[in-house]
Amino acid sequence: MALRLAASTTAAVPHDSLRMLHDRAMANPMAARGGQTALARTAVQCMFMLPSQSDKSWAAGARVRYDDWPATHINQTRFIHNTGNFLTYHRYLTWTYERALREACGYNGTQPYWKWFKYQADPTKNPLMDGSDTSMGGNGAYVEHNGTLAAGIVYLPSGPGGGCIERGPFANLTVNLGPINPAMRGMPAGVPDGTNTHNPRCLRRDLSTHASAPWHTYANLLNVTTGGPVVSSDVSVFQTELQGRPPDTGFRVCTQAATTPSAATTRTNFSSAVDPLFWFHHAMGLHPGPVARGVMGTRLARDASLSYTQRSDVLEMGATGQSRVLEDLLDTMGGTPACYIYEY
Ligand SMILES: [Cu+2]
Repeated sequence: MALRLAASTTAAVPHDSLRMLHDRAMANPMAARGGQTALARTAVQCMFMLPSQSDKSWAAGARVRYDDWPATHINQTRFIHNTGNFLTYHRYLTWTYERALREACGYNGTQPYWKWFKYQADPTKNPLMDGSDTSMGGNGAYVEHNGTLAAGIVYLPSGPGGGCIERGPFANLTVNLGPINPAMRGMPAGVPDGTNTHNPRCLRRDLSTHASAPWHTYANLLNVTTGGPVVSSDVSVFQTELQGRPPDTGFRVCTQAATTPSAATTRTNFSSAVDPLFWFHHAMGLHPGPVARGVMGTRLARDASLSYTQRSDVLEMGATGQSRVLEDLLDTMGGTPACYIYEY
């Protein structure tokens, strides 16, 4: 597996050292707590100024500390999407990112989440991404394109953006990694699969309603949490519903991150994390995670060999944090990192 990081040994983390996180609550979205998002934005900008810590043997293009997260996500993409470890991996990766905001950049809050159930009709009005000084930057400049074939099968028409971010704190931000297999028609091919080739360019976005309006609904939230005995009791069905049942239903947590409201830079799972909105989105997307206490799925997406995810599998985290055994992270309400209570 050439893409895989070098195997790492995982030392046990003392249980008690993690307890401090138990009552850490993900903050309300920007609309309710603008101050917290503004502080988070300042910390993110700090992450773009510190040097990368990733090993250049697999993350040659990583330049700044922020890049270490998309670099790891790119390197691991084939092992963490449509797989049995999907929820646990993304939950832990989001936590390591939040921890870096706090420990390296002086942030004293938690990763705010993007509440999907507001502004679905017009994401450009969401204070989180409306281009105001306290937002995470606005939409991209309008660039006419032919839309996106998300996940290779879900067609999303062109939205009102598509180009470089025009307004707000991240206007003209340079990102260094990706795109890989960009689904947005007309986008250059980008860099080879799974590689972290240096490819500096502006951060592009296309905030549109084509996926948010039909999919970001309370009906879908209920479907994956309390809806129907099958969905809420079977981890396999739950995961499938959460990640989206192509072509038209479900939350589409990760492909949605890569396709729907943002990340026109990528329009692909691989490098969706180059956009800082990725973390706000995942903080929301992992909300129903505690429903899933089991592990079911394969180690690779649509793996014909049916090599199944094991609880003893190691989650490879690169320079973002300590690699951990999956089983040690499963208790989302107990003594593991990423134990959150959501405030509404
Ligand atoms: Cu992902």
